[in-house]
Amino acid sequence: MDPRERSVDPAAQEVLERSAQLGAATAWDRSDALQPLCGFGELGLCCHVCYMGPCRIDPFGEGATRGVCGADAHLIVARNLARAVATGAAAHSDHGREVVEVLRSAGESAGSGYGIVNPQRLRALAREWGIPVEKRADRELAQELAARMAAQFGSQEGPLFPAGRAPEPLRAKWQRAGVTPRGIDREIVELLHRTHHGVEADPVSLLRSAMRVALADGWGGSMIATDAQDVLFGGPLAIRSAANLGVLAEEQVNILVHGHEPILSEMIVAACREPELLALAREKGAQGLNVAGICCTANEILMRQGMPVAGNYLHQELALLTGAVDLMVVDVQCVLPSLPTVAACHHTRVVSTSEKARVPGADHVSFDPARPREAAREIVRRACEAFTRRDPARVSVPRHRTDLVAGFTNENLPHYLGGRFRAGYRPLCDAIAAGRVRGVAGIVGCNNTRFVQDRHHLALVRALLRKDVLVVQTGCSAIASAKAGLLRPEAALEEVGPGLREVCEAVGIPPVLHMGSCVDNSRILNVCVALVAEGGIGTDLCELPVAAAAPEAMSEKAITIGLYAVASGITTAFMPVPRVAGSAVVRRYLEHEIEAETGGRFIFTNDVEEAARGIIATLDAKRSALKLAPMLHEDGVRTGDPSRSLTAYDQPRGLVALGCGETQRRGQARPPEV
Ligand code: SF4
Ligand code: MSK
Repeated sequence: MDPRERSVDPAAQEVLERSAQLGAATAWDRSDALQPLCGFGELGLCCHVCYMGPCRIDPFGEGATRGVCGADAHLIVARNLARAVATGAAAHSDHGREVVEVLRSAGESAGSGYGIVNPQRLRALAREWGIPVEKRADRELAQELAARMAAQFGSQEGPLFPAGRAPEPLRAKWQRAGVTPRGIDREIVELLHRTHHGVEADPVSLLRSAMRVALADGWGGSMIATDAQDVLFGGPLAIRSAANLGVLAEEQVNILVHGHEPILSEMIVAACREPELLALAREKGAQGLNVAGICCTANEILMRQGMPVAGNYLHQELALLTGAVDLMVVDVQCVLPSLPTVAACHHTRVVSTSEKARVPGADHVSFDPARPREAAREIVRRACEAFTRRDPARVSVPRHRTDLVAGFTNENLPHYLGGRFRAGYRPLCDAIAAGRVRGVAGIVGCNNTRFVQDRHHLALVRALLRKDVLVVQTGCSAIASAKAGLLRPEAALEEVGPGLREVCEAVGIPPVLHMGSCVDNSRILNVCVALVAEGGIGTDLCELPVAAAAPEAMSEKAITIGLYAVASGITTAFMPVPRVAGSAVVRRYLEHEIEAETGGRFIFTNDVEEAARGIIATLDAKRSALKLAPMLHEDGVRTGDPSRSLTAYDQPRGLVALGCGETQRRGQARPPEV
């Protein structure tokens, strides 16, 4: 197979060439070996909910039309989808629970190994949660906030407290549809109960229950995870770094962190800055310790620490095949079970750390959040030992490495948009209202071997930028853009429509804003809430000219995220078509009828151009409903009134005025936390 048919990333292509010489099988090889995939499974028509099955429904109506129990195609498809949503929500929310427990222990004991890096955010959250803050110590507040956050998981009645951030019209819609989220655990358990053999038999009712679970994730588990992480590890600020396999340093001990929870990766970064461990690395013949990330944990330490990103989901095996990684440490989610086998091509050690995620063939260092530094130091020591076994003759690191700016959040974006004295979303709202910026699109999610790696992400981002759409990104999608150079502020000069370019240059932001990891999709919800509050471009999320997409979705978390976006009123393009094609009822509800209940809908497609057209049409329809000014430019040609000026902005500050970089690293000058 031509590597260009597998990835658009030249670094990936280079390593894929080499994988054949090494005799290593990657996800792409295993995917090829599995073709053709099961057609029943693809359509969502295989049910294995009980032991009378598995039952497969004939999509052509010629064979079985019902399972042994009498379930039809619609129920089976809805049930399969609902179970995926429950699993995705459980993953994010369990991540959130872990972080809340760490926040509680940081409050209880100064010796927990974790501290309160961002007391301003702690106090802002405490006030929001109704906790008195005057004359109270940070640790006391952290304990009380953590207790209240933890209670959200088991709350029996609801509504979920953070969901109160949603605008009132949206909450009223949820109330009418009966999907106002209650406690996270309760929602997940109830949905799984409903999918048990012989319980819920109405597919649409089941989908509404899945929506409720998804909302408990987006406005609950994920939002709590992000908030608690920002308290513990610091609110991100715009920061420069680099991405792609070229960040691996041949002369240093290379440690890759992979997975999702920053409670591990932050400690690894901290351990690598300890003089004793740096000395150990030098003693072993290395020039230093180099930590880089894969997948969402990469985004976590990129956003807060500026650590480089080695790659997104499909880069995890490729990084190991370079022979330059001494140790890869993993926690939970998106970790391929194949890693130890691939690592065996070289000297590389794979270390699992979570009691929830043992990986056969990997070493295991139990990461106890009560004693995190010890585990982190042990992992770094093992990496130094592994370095001594590295064979330089077998190392081949692609030279591809791209500069980036990341670190945008709903809290700091007003500062970057409005400047120090006029922080706020007004410049963005005005730019949208005036037809300079068409709208905002959140492009998120994974890689998937069904598509050429990164091709859909990049095609969609570029198509939307050309149409003056400001793009915000998270997860592996953001890493795809980073590798392609789209997170460089200068990209505004090269790849975007004239209206958006004018705004980016005047305000000083890149046209693609990296907003973090998968749980940080909650930041995008918060941006939407802030745009509604700012006023002028819609009174509810569904009225805003915003849309979302997961162009290469892979995980169950992705469908959960898609569903909470749609349930929040945001139309979302989802590629590939999830396993819903076997039911016209399910497709009709999720792609059309749901819009009457929430204001958002899914666009299911495998075609990225169709997705781009759908998003543009959605944004234009919202603009037209709001009677916003026509776009100032169409396809690069000025069509609107040139007298519309940039009066809402500060004096043009230029892209370099972003102020990102070294001065904003922790412990140095920082703009005020909001
Ligand atoms: Fe078959 Fe019904 Fe059992 Fe599913 S629940 S496996 S359709 S009998
Ligand atoms: S890591 S869920 S592959 S985005 Fe969040 Fe990437 Fe998707 Fe995992």
